[in-house]
Amino acid sequence: MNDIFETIKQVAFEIDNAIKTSDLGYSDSENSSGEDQLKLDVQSDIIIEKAFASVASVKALVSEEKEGVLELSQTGKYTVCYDPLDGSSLVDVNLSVGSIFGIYEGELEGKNLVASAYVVYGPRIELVIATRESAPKLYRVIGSEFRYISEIKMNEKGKLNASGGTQQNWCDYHKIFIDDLFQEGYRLRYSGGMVPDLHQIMLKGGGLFSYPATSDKPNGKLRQLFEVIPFALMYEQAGGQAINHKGLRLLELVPSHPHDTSPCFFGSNYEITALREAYGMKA
Ligand code: AFP
Repeated sequence: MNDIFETIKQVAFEIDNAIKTSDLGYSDSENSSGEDQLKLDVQSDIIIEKAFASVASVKALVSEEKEGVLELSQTGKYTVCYDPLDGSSLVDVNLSVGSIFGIYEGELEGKNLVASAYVVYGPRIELVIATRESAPKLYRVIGSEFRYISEIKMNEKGKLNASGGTQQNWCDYHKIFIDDLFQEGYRLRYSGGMVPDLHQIMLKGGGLFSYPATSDKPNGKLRQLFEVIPFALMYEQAGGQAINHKGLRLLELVPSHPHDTSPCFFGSNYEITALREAYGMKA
C-alpha cells in the first residue's frame, strides 16, 4: 500500500496549492448527494483521479464528487474511496479543510477497510495514516516533504465536545446528553469541517464528535465510505471508539450505495460509554 500513501502525499501538495490559488466560485454541477459543487471540489477530484490512474495496486476509485465506481485496472487489489475536499465551503472564510481516503480490499463495507488516511490543510499541512496493525501515524510538511512526527493515542476521557447537525432537529435524549457533557465541564469545539474537528479531538487527547440522526436527516449527513468508516479506523486504532446511533461499530457498517450516510459518534472511551447510557444502547 506504500504506493497509495505516496500518491496521497503527492496530491496533498497539489490540492493545497489549488486551495491557495484557485477560484472559489461554484461550478455548474451538483454532486451525487445533490449539493452544489465548488470549482475547487471538482479540481481536487480531478487531481486525485489523475494521480491514482497510474498506481498499480489500485483497482477502482469511488469519489464523493462522482456518482459511480471508476474502474482503473483489473489487476489492482484496492478500491480507494475518497472525499477530495471535505468542508470546502469553509475555504472562503479561511478555515481548515481536509481530504479523506478509505482503502478497501474486496466489497465496499466497513470490515474490508484495510487502511485510511486524511490530510488537513490548515496553517500547516498534516497527514494521518491508520492501518489495522498500528496506531495512527501523524506526518507534517516540513520544508518540502512530509516528515513523521508521532503516533496518536487518545486518553480514556477528553474535554472537547463537537456536535453537528441543526440543534432544532436533535431529539430530546441527544440534547440532554450533549448538555450534560457541558454541565460536566466539556468545552465546545466545532468548526463545521469534520477533518479538523476530528483531528483536534484526537490530538488533544479525546472528547466527543457527533453527527446524530436528526428529524431532517434521519440517516445523518456524513458519508459512510468516504468519511465515517475511514475515521472509525482512526479512532479505534488510537484507543477510542466509533459507533452509530444504535451502538453498532462504524467499522461494521455495510453501505448499500456508495453515497449512503450514517449517524456517527467518535470519541474516547468515557464519552462513548456515557453516550451508550444516554441513548439506552446495549453495552
Ligand atoms: P461541506 O463539505 O458542505 O462544507 O460539509 C462539511 C461536512 O460534510 C463535514 O465536514 C462537517 O462535519 C459537516 O458537514 C457539518 O455539517 P453541519 O453544518 O450540518 O453540522
